Amino acid sequence: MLVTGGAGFIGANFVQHTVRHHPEYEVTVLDVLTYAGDRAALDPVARDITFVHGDICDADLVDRLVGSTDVVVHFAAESHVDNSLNDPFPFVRTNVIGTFTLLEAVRRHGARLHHISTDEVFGELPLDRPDRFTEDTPYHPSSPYSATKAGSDMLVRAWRRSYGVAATISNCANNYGPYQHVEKFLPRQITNVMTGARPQLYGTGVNVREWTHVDDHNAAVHAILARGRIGETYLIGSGVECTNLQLVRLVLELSGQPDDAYDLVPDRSGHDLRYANDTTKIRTELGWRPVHDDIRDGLAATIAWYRDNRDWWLPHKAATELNYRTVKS
Ligand code: NAD
Ligand code: TDX
Repeated sequence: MLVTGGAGFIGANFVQHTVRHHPEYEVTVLDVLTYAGDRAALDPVARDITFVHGDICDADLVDRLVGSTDVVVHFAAESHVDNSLNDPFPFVRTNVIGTFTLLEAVRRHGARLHHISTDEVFGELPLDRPDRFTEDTPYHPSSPYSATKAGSDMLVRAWRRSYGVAATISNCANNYGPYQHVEKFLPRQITNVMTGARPQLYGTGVNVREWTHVDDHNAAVHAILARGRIGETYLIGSGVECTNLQLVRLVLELSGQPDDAYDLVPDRSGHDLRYANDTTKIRTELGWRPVHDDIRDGLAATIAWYRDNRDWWLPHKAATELNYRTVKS
């Protein structure tokens, strides 16, 4: 199995999960180690995998690796919406050209591809209705990030139809758990509190996300690899919806801080109001369901992980906050 982006948040958790629970796979990770990739996230399984430091846009390297692979699981991406608003080009390059490069190698060598995508490709849902995205919802991306992820999904679908590549796609809701970069919402607020700063809430905090534990996401990906129908798309999500304000208050409460110890800051441009996935298809077809459906327990465990793994995130904290200050000012 070739795992692209395996030194990032979800990819590293996926590789650890695969080594522990799926010994049938021999795992090679391909990762270029951007600011978001960290080999230390693979330390617990370093002896069990092969790590290749390289770029998914490097056609020769990708061709060589895919040529000796049965299954490709494609996590590599530029993944942060705020960065995409500031500088979209790396998103077009990695998410679109990188996925194209991988698809061409998969087409040549006949490997099976699972493409990891996001619910953000569908755009936003209203706050005042209980609608959810389904596998048939039309794409309507808002940010450069989600537009490039939508583009990559479209390439996968076209390569399936036109060239018959053996591909599946999953679109998951927001993930949380260990090894998430401190730029993202929950780790940013958790580590702000741990470093004596206040959580930073965009706008008024009314935006809603569906929070899915990374282990549930990765178990769903394995269910798709084992039993998913080639050519199909599966939505993944926990059903746990929270406003950003609710989550910041929960982080503060679980950290022993007053629940109003946060700052409201200028809103993200084009900020999607709500995401929520209808997961009937993956539940009924593949028998997958989330195990981590209590956000309070999941968040408490995640806060404990960041408390116990300060050495992993602290080196990235100051630069991340400096970046936020530079971009927002
Ligand atoms: P991340 O930013 O933490 O990790 C991305 C990884 O990809 C990093 O290790 C980085 O070094 C690597 N990478 C980037 N460009 C590369 C390139 N050109 N060549 C090789 N490697 C490269 O991202 P994440 O949060 O783990 O997301 C992984 C995937 O899951 C992405 O495709 C993302 O769109 C998708 N996704 C994320 C979430 C979420 O909540 N984080 C939700 C749904 C879907
Ligand atoms: O400091 C912050 N304050 C804040 O209010 C940050 C960083 C974010 N937010 C808000 C914006 C969103 O409404 O919190 C919410 C979550 O923000 P992000 O962590 O940036 O996630 P989001 O934009 O929802 O996208 C995430 O989920 C889908 C991932 O980053 C994507 O890679 C994934 O595809």
